[in-house]
Amino acid sequence: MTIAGKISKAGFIAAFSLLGLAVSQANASTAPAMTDAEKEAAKLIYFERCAGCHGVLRKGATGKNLEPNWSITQPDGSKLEGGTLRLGTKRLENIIAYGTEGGMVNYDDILTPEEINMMARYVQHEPPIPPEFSLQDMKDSWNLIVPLSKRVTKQMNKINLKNVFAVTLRDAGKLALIDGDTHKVWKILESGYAVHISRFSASGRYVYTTGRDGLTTIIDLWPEEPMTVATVRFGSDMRSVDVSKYKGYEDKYLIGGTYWPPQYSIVDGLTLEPIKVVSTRGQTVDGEYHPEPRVASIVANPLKPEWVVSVKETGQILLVDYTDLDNLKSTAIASSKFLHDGGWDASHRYFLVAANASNQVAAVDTKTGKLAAIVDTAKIPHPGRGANFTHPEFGPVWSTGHLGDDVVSLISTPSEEKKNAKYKKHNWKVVQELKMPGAGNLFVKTHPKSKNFWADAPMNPEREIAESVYVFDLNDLNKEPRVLNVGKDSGLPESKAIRRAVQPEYNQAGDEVWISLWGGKADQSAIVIYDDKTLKVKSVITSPEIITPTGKFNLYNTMFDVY
Ligand code: DHE
Repeated sequence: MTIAGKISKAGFIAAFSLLGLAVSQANASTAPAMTDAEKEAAKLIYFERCAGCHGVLRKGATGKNLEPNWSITQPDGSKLEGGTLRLGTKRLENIIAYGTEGGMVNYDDILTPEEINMMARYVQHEPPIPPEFSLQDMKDSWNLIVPLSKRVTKQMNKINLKNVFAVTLRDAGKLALIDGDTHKVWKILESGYAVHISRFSASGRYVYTTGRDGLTTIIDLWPEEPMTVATVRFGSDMRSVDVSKYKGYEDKYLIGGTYWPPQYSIVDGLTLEPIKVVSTRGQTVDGEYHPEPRVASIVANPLKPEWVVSVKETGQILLVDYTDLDNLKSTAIASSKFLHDGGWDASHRYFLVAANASNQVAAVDTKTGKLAAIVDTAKIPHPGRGANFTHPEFGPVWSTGHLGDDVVSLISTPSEEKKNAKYKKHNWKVVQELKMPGAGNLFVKTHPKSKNFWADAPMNPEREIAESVYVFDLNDLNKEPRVLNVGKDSGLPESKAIRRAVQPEYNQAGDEVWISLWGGKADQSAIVIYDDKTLKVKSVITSPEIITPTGKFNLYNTMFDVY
């Protein structure tokens, strides 16, 4: 058990509140000394481990504000002040080492005590501002490895591509392509640092990966062995990418959204040649200027020539029309701040996205191009793409788990089908909360052919909880979920660090569920595959090259948004 696992709930809450509230008793006014070498080392750790949640400029989003000093004017005119300088090195060390119940993970099993002390001092200094990244910078980074004229003209292998899984090997900076039919690793390819997501071309031939360092690759699945055919850098910190999917525009363009610089860029969908960069800097929905509005989720609308782009800090959801890039049209839908991840409802008309630090889910009606609803939820919703099913009492629902609460929320979604008219009064309400054993959920999943609903809890500090997944019965949602201990089921020996069971993903047929057992970089990790009906282990994919597997993307389910 980690130290974090032994700390009481009250202890976590106390630690968590320290970051958000004004702390009066601390009064350090200058940051503790650091050598230049320490600053450089800390800058790298901050980028790799902290910037995603707290922001490059440390203004906070999913994580708290980490500026040395901050002050906000409250609605009644009074000022609230805080900052890392007030917290001081000792408290910051505790928070970094042991985590908080609000979703900050413990780093005592990832960083050494010396590194934790260095980071505690580092965040008391003013944040360095990284350089911008222009269209010319993108062009300079572009590497067309195999031009279109040199690519094969038919599929040269016998793999059932629709059931291939693209698996992120996070800390190895690699992507594994696994044959979903045989459960055999087909090919492991170099990628950007800690690939975040993989998406597929509208044709199903190409895989796009995006590294946190902004390096995006296009992998061709048609040659005898898959190969990277082009790469381009979108910026220095990145999370999302998608192709154009509308009829006549299939795979013509690829859009990528960066955390730094805060912008989205459009490149050629087959060669990745850079075309256009658009900044997302601007006003939040509250009317304040934000210097770092990062691009969170992006999805392609299959029914219109547009992408739905969620801008985290401003709370603006952009509908970017790609029919005329020279005269680019974009509709900004004001929703709720701190947008993060999301997915389509069952009808594929509404896109629902978590405004995670606002404890809300925003829904866009892509048919009318307007905001459909903002739904209050439990703390820190984190849906991944969410999961859709027909609730026995409330009809069609879309669901999200929560990083900061021990429930899964089921939100009623509209349906044009006559038989669902009776559920209209429930639309855009949380109609039920399924009880989880603790907070720390990241992903939920079901499949149209399944009667099971899967939820993980990898960010829970308790080993037993984080190493397990929870399977609810869609026929009786009031029943306790069945608990599958993925750590034990993997057959691997226990390791010092928690191996987080993360991201259930169905195969194409909807009869298997794949779970990553995400261990430490030096530990043996695995992907455990369960039979969806019997909940028995079907196979375990493990070998020294399966290092830190996290996200898994089944080609068919990702292409057609089946979830
Ligand atoms: Fe993710 C999706 C951002 C940490 C695994 N993650 C997303 C999306 C965003 C995002 C914006 C939506 C992309 C889209 O649909 O276009 N993630 C962030 C962060 O900012 C954060 C909190 C911190 C960071 O530094 O990156 C973060 N994410 C993680 C992890 O630590 C996870 C668990 C493991 C990993 O590989 O890094 C992780 N995120 C994922 C996965 C998805 C994802 C697997 C896609 C889910 C899907 O089903 O589509």
